[in-house]
Amino acid sequence: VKKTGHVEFRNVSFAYPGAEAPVLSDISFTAEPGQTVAIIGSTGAGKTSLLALLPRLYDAASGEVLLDGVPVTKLDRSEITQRVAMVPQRPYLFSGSIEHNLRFGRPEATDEQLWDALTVAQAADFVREKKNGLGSRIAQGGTNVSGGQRQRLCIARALVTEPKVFLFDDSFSALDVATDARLRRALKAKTADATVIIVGQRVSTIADADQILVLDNGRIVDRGTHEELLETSSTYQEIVES
Ligand code: DCP
Ligand code: MG
Repeated sequence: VKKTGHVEFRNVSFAYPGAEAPVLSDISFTAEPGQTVAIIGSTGAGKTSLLALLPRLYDAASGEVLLDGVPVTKLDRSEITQRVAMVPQRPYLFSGSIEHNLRFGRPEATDEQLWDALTVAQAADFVREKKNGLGSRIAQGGTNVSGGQRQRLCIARALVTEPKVFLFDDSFSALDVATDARLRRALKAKTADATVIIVGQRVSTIADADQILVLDNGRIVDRGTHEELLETSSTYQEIVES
């Protein structure tokens, strides 16, 4: 199997341990290398839960999640983490230098790779302006940087690992619209062959995706491009107008 980052969900259902009601029901879609797939839906729709199944934070109750054609349950954790990077909804920075935080998934990364990742993540200026640059100290939980800076550092951290698949869980929400657009343009140029799955609330963040999945109550109720969904999906229209 070529390890290109091909993602497929096949009739996936999922319930949290101990809960009865399923959080995800019969989810099927594919995301190909070079593509961006966006997931949109109201709070509690199951977006974060869906992403969590790929790096196996949880396993599907039924159906299959496949990475490059192989069920993730049959892969070693290291094979998954080498290919998949997730930027969580509440990105976490730990106590230590910026450099230390950026190298977390790839200790051997060069300084050049760190700066390259920071540049794409639109965080290079902010790090350069700090007196100690890459050596600047981050407080536990990243409490001494802004929410948007924290998001960008966590995006840079994911870029440093050069994954085949990026999972962004609402990773652009704390950025202003212009920074969001610049970041995603740079990301697209840098990761043209990667598979990108974006959970987003803002229409501008997801409108240029190759495919948008509209999630409602754990089900994909509609799918298509932004233009198609504007025509066909009342759920999507409601989200756009809200
Ligand atoms: N849930 C749960 N146990 C968890 C996490 C979530 O029981 N550890 C429930 C809460 C929701 C449902 O699962 O009813 C879906 O939660 P998600 O976090 O997947 O929902 P979203 O990511 O779509 O919501 P948001 O937009 O608020 O992030
Ligand atoms: Mg979520």
